[in-house]
Amino acid sequence: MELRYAQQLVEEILQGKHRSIARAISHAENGSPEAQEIVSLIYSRTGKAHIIGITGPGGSGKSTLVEKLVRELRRRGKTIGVVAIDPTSPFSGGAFLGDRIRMQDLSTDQGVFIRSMATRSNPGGLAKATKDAVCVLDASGKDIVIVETAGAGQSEVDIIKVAQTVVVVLAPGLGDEIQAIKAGIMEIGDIFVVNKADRDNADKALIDIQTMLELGSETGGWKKVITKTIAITGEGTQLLLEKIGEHREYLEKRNTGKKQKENLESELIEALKQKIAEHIVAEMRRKGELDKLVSRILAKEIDPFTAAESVISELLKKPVGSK
Ligand SMILES: Nc1nc2c(ncn2[C@@H]2O[C@H](COP(=O)(O)OP(=O)(O)OP(=O)(O)O)[C@@H](O)[C@H]2O)c(=O)[nH]1
Ligand SMILES: [Mg+2]
Repeated sequence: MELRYAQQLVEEILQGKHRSIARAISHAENGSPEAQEIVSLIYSRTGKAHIIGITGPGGSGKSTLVEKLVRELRRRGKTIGVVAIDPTSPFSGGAFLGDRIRMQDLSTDQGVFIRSMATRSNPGGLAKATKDAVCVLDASGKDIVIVETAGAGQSEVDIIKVAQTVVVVLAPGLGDEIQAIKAGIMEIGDIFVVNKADRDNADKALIDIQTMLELGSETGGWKKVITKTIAITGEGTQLLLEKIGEHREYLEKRNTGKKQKENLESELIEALKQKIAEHIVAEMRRKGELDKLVSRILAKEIDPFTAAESVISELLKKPVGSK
């Protein structure tokens, strides 16, 4: 029964039906078992879309830029899927509402699918949910899938790893910005954008970022590029799209090899972690061991990490601490 529901949904996704895409993404968002079935069924049909990640500090102009990119790509006859990760901070909630209004007219365009996903946690985590949503959009036949996420923490880095091309959007005058890119986004960024180039200190920001990128020694491969945009007018979007295209060509030339393999490796590791944990927890619950162990942790007899180690050792039938 369940499987038939998933099969039906998948059929419609492959036909590009937006309602079914939306439904599948809801399953991904909730981390429901259906999500896994759907991904398994569509996986062989994925891999055609160019997946672009747009990240950077809150308020740097990502959504405004995404909207302009979408419009330009539509003019070029491309179909696009957008997944925007809702900002965690309630302060940015207003900005997101703005996104919806800005993009409203695009919602009647069959060539564009826009969806926001909440940061509330689900069993598999938001990075997994995003990955699944991207899979659905890719399989549905969209030429380009854009993932927008704010911030520069580890969770954003995990989310954005789904992208083949990562665009980091910065804006001049944000003091924390350089700190933010140091915190991990810098390594994964392929293209850096100084948005709000209409502001006075845009050139200074450009030079600062350039200096930083030169410091981060590049060992062959893709040379990170910086470009300026004014997202509110759309200025610089054409050039940015060219850079994005060049990055895609670069990936194709090198056989998409290394990065994709790395991404797939971490995906497999994540899947293993989740499955192993699920399996062990179910076993422990069944035997009533989970409760016992939690009580011991509560009584400070053992810490959670050592407890986990002892469970694994028991499982592997090896004494604690042996390699
Ligand atoms: N002056 C100027 N303002 C801009 C530009 N691009 C965006 N803005 C403004 O900056 C504000 C934030 O823009 P958003 O596109 O919502 O920024 P964001 O990065 O998506 O924000 P979050 O999703 O909350 O992280 C809005 O008021 C935009 O109108 C630009 O090029 N120049
Ligand atoms: Mg935004």
